[in-house]
Amino acid sequence: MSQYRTFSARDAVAYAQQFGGLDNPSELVDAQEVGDGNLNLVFKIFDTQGVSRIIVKQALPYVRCVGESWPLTLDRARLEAQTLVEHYQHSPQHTVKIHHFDPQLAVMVMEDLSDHKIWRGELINNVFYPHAAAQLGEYLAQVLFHTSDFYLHPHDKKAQVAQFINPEMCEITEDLFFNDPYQIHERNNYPAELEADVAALRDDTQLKLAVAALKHRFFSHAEALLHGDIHSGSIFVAEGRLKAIDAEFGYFGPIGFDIGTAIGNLLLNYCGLPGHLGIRDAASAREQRLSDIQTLWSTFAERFQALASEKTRDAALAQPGYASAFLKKVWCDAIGFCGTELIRRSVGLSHVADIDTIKDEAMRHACLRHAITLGKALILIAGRIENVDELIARVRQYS
Ligand code: SR1
Ligand code: MG
Repeated sequence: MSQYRTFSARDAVAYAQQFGGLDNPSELVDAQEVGDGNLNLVFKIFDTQGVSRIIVKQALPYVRCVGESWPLTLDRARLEAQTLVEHYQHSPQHTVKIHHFDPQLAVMVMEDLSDHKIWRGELINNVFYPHAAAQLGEYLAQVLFHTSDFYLHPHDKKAQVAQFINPEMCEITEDLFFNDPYQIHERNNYPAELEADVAALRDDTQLKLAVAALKHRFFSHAEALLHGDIHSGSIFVAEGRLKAIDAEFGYFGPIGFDIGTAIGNLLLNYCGLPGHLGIRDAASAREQRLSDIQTLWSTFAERFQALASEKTRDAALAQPGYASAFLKKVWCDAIGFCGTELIRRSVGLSHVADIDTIKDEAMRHACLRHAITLGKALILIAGRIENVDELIARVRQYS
């Protein structure tokens, strides 16, 4: 068994030569560490022509964006690789391909997506990918349906729930989404000018009750194998293509969490657009984001419903009408989780470039305030927003 050691660029090249599955591995000669996320090392491995051919990703034994003072399980690399392998089985078009992984070294070798771009950056620059929202809806429907009780044999489902128990990564989400923004905490990160807005979150009993209910669902509703962190920075896009990456938060949880995170990140972008494009040009880009939300949800719901009609194996869950009743609950959860994503990305440890890179300070603060106000409203009225058109109307109301 290999012992863990942190890879250098040279180690990453040697590893890719051995496990990259290329016909001429000796052509791999160079590596560059390009990780810009919060957690891991990511090496691009280049051939003799300087072309990036494959990715080597290694988990560090601590949270990269914080430092060694916050140790973190290396088992997340196994969970990430196994989640992506499982998702790839159900949605190969929209899941990054894992060629190899080693749980001891906490390392994986995966498909190079250098001809794609991270969706978040494209949304900020207002580069539109007309198929992306539908593709994301399709990915979520396929992977969430095929890992749910609608499809899996009850024994297999329970075995998979055990395989994907992910307590340490879930604890990060539990703290960052549902605790920190609603209390005074050293991890919180927001400008002093927003103190009154943040204090109002801490003082809002109704809001905290609704957040408690969402956290309870996150703890206890093992509905499907979630991606667990499907924000626009975990999604690569290219013309007509979309691929999910970065699934180290994967576990069996409430389906609405993935949907809410995805919608939440489109709304964070919506909130930040005036800071990048100016108020006038932001208006049409904002309409595009709302249209993407509409497409994302309707594609997800229609595909999930169709899969449930064709492929549900459980006799009781196959009862006509049950899948659509279930999707109503997923929708309600999604709105609530979406609200928590808006708030934690504005107030908590981990922000989004959609707002944080706005240069004008007053505008940046206005966009943060918008995200907090919208997030709070969505959490409080989630149960009263019947469908995606009503969500869009509410978003306009809070603009
Ligand atoms: C300590 S990790 C902070 C955030 O980064 C990841 O991408 C997740 O969104 C997590 O909440
Ligand atoms: Mg990530």
